[in-house]
Amino acid sequence: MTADRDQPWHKTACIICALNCGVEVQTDGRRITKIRGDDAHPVSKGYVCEKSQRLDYYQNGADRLTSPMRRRADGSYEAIDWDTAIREIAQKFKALKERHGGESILYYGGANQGSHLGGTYADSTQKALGIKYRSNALAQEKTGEFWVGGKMLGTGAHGDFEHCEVAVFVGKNPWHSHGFARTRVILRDIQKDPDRSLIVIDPRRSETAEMADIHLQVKPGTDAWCLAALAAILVQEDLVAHPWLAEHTTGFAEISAVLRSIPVSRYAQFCGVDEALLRQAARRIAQARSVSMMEDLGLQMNVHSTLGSYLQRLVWLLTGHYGRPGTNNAFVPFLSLAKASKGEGFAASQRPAQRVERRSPVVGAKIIIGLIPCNVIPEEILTDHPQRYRAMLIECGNPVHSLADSQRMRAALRALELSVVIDVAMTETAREADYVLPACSQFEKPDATFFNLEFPRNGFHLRQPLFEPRPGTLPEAEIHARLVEALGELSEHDYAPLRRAAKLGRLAYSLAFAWRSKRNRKIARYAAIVLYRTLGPSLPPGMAPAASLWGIAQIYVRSQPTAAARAGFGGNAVRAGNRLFDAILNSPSGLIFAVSDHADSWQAVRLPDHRINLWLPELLPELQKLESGPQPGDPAFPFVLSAGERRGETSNTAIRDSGWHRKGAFGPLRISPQDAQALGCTDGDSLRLSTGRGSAIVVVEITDTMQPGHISLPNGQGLDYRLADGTVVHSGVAPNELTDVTRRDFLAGTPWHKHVPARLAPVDRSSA
Ligand SMILES: Nc1nc2c(c(=O)[nH]1)N[C@H]1C(S)=C(S)[C@@H](COP(=O)(O)OP(=O)(O)OC[C@H]3O[C@@H](n4cnc5c(=O)[nH]c(N)nc54)[C@H](O)[C@@H]3O)O[C@H]1N2
Ligand SMILES: Nc1nc2c(c(=O)[nH]1)N[C@H]1C(S)=C(S)[C@@H](COP(=O)(O)OP(=O)(O)OC[C@H]3O[C@@H](n4cnc5c(=O)[nH]c(N)nc54)[C@H](O)[C@@H]3O)O[C@H]1N2
Ligand code: SF4
Ligand SMILES: [Mo]
Repeated sequence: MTADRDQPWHKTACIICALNCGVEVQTDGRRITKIRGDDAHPVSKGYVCEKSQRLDYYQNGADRLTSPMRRRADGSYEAIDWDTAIREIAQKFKALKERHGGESILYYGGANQGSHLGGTYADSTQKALGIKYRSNALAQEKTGEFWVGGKMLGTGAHGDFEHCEVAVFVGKNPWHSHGFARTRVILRDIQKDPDRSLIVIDPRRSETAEMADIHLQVKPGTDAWCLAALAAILVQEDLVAHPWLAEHTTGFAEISAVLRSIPVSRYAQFCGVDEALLRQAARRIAQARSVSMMEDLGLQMNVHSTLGSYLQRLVWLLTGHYGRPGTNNAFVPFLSLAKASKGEGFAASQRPAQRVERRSPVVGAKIIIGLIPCNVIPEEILTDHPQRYRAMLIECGNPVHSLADSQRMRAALRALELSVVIDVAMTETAREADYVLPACSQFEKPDATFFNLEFPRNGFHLRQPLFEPRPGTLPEAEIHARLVEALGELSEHDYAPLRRAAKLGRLAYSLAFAWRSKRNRKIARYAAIVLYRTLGPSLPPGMAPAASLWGIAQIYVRSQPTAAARAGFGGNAVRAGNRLFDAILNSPSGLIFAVSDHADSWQAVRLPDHRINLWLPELLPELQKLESGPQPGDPAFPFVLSAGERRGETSNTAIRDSGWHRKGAFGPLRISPQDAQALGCTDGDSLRLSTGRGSAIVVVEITDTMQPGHISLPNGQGLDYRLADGTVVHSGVAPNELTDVTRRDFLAGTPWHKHVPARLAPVDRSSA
């Protein structure tokens, strides 16, 4: 792509991973032709990775939808007009609600790596339908971590990798997956500086492990022993931060008694790491001025998911690495993802969190941050239990492809009385739904994410649209407004007074909104849609779907007045909220909305006396079970398959067209030279990969970054990408055709995707 000097550059962001780096693009018609980092973006500051160059494959995918679709009895689809689609969907949901209650409808999604504004409007549809149960991709990765974080800190915390002396990554490969601003620049800085250290826990010599000072190359699935040993060394060698622990924590006596009895050398053997190296790592962490530590899927999608999140936190908390420059800190969210998941995005601020424990209606699975564990969804549907889910509304998510056991997820969707998908493309999930509603792309509407985790200066970026919506598509705000109106919940009567006020300016609107919400219950209840319909028309052309941010800005300045004031949004709350909202609208590169102080990290600890809690008795039985060592594997499945590795060529399922890929095999299975030799295969050969749930033909890539017995497949591939002429291009392996819903964490239900027992065999020519 060559830049055209006469063409203007438009500001937007990359939507491929949660960082959403700011970019500038040139366009030609409806195409994105040139992409570069945006230096004015307050968080990414010009940084991008190679994947940013592929945005046009998302924007102009051949299987993008341009009309609502209705499934026929024979499984094919017919295009229908929007009025018919909205009317029929509203009628059918309403009938289900009347017969079985809103609790018979499951809402799934509302957020992917780049698009969260739609989810703010889904809040209204959920309320109108009386929906009680929700789920999204967080409930297959981060719910265990949220649960542990809630019990230990009462807040989320994020590493300050830019300033830390020691950075530790557990089951996280930031070189490819990113996860903090300007990742590769910061990793290189740490690598170059002799006074700083990088420690990586990963069975694979990942790109990040390759750069590390200490690589704890555990056997797959043994992090719990590795982390327990690190914590035990800290206590047994008396490397813990005693005065800090006494001042800031509770539960040290209880946890240290347990850690004192852990046999470190046995645990070192269990995880396959040299004991001396483990001790070296523990000492480095204890002696550092500052440590930032981060876990991700290698730990969370593995056999000790929730226990691992606990042990990981113990390592940096026993050594006092919290609430200072260079350590983990409590960032100030613009909109809390946990609250939004619970459907509390528009709830009154600072309401004490409800402590009633909720469980899923059929399986009785623990609901964490308001989410049903993804792995139990099929079990909650494929049953004759009277409280089963009978309908699903799915938006901005592709659960047939992304959740465990695609076969079962398909069967579950087909068993529902009604399924509706809102997406930009005819995805694997859309192809099982009764109705598919076409959303316009993230470059055809204002959009943003709430993955704002920076500290001490936290940024938010509202992207302005690059293009008009593709004909036939609508922004989610409009889709939800039409649904709520068709359900008879809102009408012109509710909107008219506020629309008039919006013409008089922001302050008049704010006062009218406050006054009206007291008199008309529906205004507060359906705040997002009301804002879209009344404030939306007064916003610049094409920006109406940004209206819900006005409500979020108002709630934010009230709940975080100090951080907001430091960022320039202080004083009278109504006016501060309006100033913030206007600043968001007028900052095409994004802005800083919160400035924190390290002391704020302590205020954020929402536990008695702002003390961190080190003792989680709920996890003690799991911790004690470690004594007997790892479970022996099933000899029929001698390999451990990590199903879903992030690579330079993966992007969840945001990019469906594999056409950008030019060099080498697409999505190969990585395998060690020793295993390849034993199997008699060479690079590029095909093998049959089988698990307890399925089998696939894989192309192998032999690499000494893998240890014997461990094999790895990329995530987000094996999509059924349909070209305009109907031909289906299938590239790579869909990992969840191979995974099992029952292999999940005992507490959070998170899947063990990084630890799938598997077998490799030559391809049987007759069946290939
Ligand atoms: N390029 C790219 N970037 C992405 C995404 C993408 O699709 N593509 N997706 C985004 C999303 S949604 C997420 S959640 C993040 C995830 O980001 P990461 O969690 O960093 O990504 P993964 O590659 O899935 O897993 C990380 C590491 O876990 C290791 N691992 C496997 N088994 C074990 C084990 O037993 N123990 C330990 N300690 N490690 C193990 C793998 O070798 C791998 O290096 O990435 C985000 N960034
Ligand atoms: N085996 C295995 N499975 C995994 C993983 C793994 O490592 N291994 N990783 C898991 C993880 S961590 C995650 S986060 C999930 C991700 O899986 P999903 O949550 O399903 O997310 P995405 O693929 O990012 O995107 C979801 C959908 O958003 C649609 N979309 C894009 N733009 C828009 C828009 O503007 N509006 C609407 N309405 N839709 C839009 C896309 O077409 C896509 O269908 O996958 C998980 N699945
Ligand atoms: S893929 Fe992620 S890190 Fe790379 S440019 Fe896009 S948002 Fe930034
Ligand atoms: Mo994820």
